[in-house]
Amino acid sequence: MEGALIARDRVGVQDFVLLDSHTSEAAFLNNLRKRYQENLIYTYIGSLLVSVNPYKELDIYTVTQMQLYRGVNFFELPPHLYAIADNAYRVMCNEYNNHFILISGESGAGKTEASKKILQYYAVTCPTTEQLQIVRDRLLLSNPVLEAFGNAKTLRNDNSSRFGKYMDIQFDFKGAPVGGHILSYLIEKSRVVHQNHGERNFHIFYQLLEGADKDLLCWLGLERNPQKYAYLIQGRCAKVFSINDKNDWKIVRKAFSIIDFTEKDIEHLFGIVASVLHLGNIQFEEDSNGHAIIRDGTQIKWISKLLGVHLSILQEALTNRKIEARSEEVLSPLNVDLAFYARDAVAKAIYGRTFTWLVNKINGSLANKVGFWSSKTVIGLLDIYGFEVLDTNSFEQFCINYCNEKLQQLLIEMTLKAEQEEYELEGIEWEPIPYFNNKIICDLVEQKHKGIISILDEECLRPGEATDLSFLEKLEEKVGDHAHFVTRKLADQKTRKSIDWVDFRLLHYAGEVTYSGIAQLLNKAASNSLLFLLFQVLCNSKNGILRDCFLLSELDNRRRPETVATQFKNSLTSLIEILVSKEPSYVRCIKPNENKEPGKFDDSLIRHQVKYLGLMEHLRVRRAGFAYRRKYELFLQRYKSLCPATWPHWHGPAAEGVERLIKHLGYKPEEYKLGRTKIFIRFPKTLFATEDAFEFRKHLLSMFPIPFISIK
Ligand code: AD9
Ligand code: MG
Repeated sequence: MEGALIARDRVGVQDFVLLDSHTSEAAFLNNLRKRYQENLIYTYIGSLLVSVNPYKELDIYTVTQMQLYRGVNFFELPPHLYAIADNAYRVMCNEYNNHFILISGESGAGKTEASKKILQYYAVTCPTTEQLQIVRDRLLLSNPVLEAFGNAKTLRNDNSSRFGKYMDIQFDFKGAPVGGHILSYLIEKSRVVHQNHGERNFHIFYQLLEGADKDLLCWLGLERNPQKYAYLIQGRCAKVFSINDKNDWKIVRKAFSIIDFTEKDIEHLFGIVASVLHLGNIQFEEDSNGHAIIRDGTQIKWISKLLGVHLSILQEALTNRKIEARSEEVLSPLNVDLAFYARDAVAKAIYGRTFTWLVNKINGSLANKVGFWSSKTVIGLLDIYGFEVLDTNSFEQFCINYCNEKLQQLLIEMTLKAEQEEYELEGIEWEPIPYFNNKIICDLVEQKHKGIISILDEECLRPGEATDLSFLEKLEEKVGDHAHFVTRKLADQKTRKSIDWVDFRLLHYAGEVTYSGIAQLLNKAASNSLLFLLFQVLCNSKNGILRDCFLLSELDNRRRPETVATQFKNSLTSLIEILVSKEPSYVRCIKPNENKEPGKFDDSLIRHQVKYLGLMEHLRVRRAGFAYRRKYELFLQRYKSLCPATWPHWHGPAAEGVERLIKHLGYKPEEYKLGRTKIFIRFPKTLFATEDAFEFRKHLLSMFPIPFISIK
């Protein structure tokens, strides 16, 4: 007993619900720290898993560990991602319902690693057949491909996801993975043409230069040295200690062949990647009329060859725009600034659309080929870019942080709010627990007519006229009084930090962020006319991928397209719809320090995350609440064989049947409560004992089909 106490003192408790002291933040942090120092990076709050990034390899992800967690009741083993994964899987198999695992936390907290580990767990532990091996391999290998094209080194994370990803793993009725489907969200295209100091472009550029053989580089017209490419040198860190581009290149190449890319696809894909690098090296200078001309024809020759476009037409499109004059279309030469702008805009468009093509291609190869009817249920894994605050935050950070607000809102709705409302509805005595509901911030961003995105859309209807300043003035007029919105006028009073006139600041649930340059970036209507000729060139390209990505019909369409912000808002709304129809599991990832250092537990950084992730509120609700609840009918249906009064049939109301059943099983009054339509069970162990008895009885019945054996 004493030994156990000492051990517990050293390693803390594995479920915060078991903390002796009152639910204070200090006790919470203390427990997290103790465990982290013992390399115990996982801790539960009930069924929610808290994970602290170890920043070092731990030997807890072996196949032996996976086998250990397979089919074992949730709380019987130390907390682990595998327990979360296994629990979702088992409930899915038993109840034939769909699940999702939401992995959240800020940039660098460990979301992507967690999602990969869960996928590996399913790949190793789920039943499979020879035919299904290929699905398994493709599911696993879709990751390195998407990471190569969608991840990059940032200051916060050497492998930061610059796109959002939701992946459904589809299972058949035997619980074997038979297919998958990926939805991707807004890739950070601006990175293609600009990187902050200490950051890189997307991994694939460096992998290609470092890993490709001489012949391929020669065919693409590339040199091995990344310093030669304007789009790769701005961050001044092409080489990163923790990244092995050469090795990663080999994995990506192998993945391509497993995912069913043809040699033509690969040729076209790398033709595009190389063309983006060549585009970045195009320089413009002014002719005597002040018009842009291309300084050196080498790069466009390569682009013309690789993309299969006509050289002189490409040259014309890079230095002119099409305008309508007296109902006639004429070419108008660009000045140097506009030519650079158009060059970068087209590089971003090509890369962004190629990424979408890549996701579609992978989806084609993951599609369930075993037959539509054999796919029964899914487990969705959500790994989205984490909340981030940079020195300069623009449209992309605005979207990333808005997305994190939405997910936080979902979590609140599905846990804190739903849980407490349910107790009230079911007539269970309950002392309400206060929590911060970030709906107010989501509304500020997304409300129709009054939200920031609506105001931004209005500004985009005024091509050429809208500026950051006019956008800000409108914001002040419409949302100036909002408690989570700060402009310069208010900045000093509210936060004592001043901001520039064209900036605005949002007080997000996870911290303050100042945004700038958003309206200008979105002045899309103006840039559309700028890019018309270039898009026309790409529509007629001989490169099959580009032809799929740029459609002539798009150019004919004079209808004003939705703005990127509205598209993003709509895609998030559909994501939330997908999620709420499924049973949730949550993993909350915490970043222990800003230096990516193993073993370093930065108290104030972690305290901040514990606070904004709402972990304390979660714990309070959990401690006071019930771990498990089920409708009387369902509970009775499953366990009726454990009581002679309810087996084989119970003819009265289900609630009374459940009462008889739990009396027979010896439930103590403090272990449960009976609501209007459901039974609530306080501790998981109570339910597990019942479940074990059920399994045992099922086993017995299969061997001796006798009327009843009482098991308590
Ligand atoms: V971002 O929002 O995409 O910028 P993530 O996805 O939260 O971020 P990621 O999973 O990429 O972070 O983790 C960052 C780094 O931490 C990884 O590259 C690993 O070096 C390290 N990490 C994270 N989790 C683990 C782990 N369970 N074991 C060992 C880990 N290292
Ligand atoms: Mg990530």
